[in-house]
Amino acid sequence: MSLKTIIKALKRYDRFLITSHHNIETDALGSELALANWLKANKKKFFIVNQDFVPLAYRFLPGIKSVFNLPKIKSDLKFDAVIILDCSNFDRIGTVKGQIFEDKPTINIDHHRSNENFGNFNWVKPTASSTAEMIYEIYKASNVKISKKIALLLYTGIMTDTGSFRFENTTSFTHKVISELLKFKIPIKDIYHKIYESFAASEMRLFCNVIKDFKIDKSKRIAWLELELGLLDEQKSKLDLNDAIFNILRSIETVEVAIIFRESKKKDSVRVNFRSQGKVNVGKLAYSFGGGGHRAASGCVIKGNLRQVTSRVFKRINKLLK
Ligand SMILES: [Mn+2]
Repeated sequence: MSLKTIIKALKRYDRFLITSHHNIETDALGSELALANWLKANKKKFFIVNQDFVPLAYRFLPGIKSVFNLPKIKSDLKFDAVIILDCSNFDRIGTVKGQIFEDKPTINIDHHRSNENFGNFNWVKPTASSTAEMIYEIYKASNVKISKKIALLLYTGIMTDTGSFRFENTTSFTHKVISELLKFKIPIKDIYHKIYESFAASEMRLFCNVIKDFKIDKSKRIAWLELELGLLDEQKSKLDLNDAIFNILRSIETVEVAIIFRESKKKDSVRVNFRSQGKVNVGKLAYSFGGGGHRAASGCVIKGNLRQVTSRVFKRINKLLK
């Protein structure tokens, strides 16, 4: 479906439920808030609800108070269409699924190659760096004015999804968009600082304790870490532990794939997150275990204990690395 058709679909309804994936992050949040402002400019009503709470480090985003998480919202919400952002499949919205009834039309806007086109209206653009970059295109194509606030939301989404403009999804178009957004004099150093440089000293200590136990295979191409649950209270922390660990593991020269294994409370399944330097498509890998993501970053939940799950994962990766 084209950009034009998706704008038509957005104009067709009046009240929207906007949502995105669990483990909410800044491309999802920036896109939700920027699109909500676009809807407002078009005299539409909306509310934003995600499965998870907004992590502390992202609460500086303008308008963030209008983003709710599920336990905090009443179940008698009224809306006539659903917008799902930055999700490769319907399950990614987690428990928000329970709020959506089959008779409601769904608008799916996403940049993941693995997107399953699960909506009634699907605009999927794998060449876009981020969903925020796509929301920028909606603004441009419909001549809705971008304000400083919108520029900040879109910039943050694009910056984080491109690893601060260093991942392969960064295109010349991405930089064109950024060049336009920078005209609004948004505080780029401050945004980076708030997201990536705002740990407490105690969190840094915890991180150092965790990272020292990383493992590496014989070929030195796979580095991984097994994490205990509940290491830090994620509701009170500004440290994105996974992100911090991956940044270290993938800076080992020979490492192609970095993995974090996290055992569930019941010890009957393991959450597995992957990062790749490019050679191995970890999106496909996670997908083969029922998860999602893209070439360079993905995740899945696999049934079994830690030993069983690691051995299953390694069997598959070793094949891919051959
Ligand atoms: Mn994204």
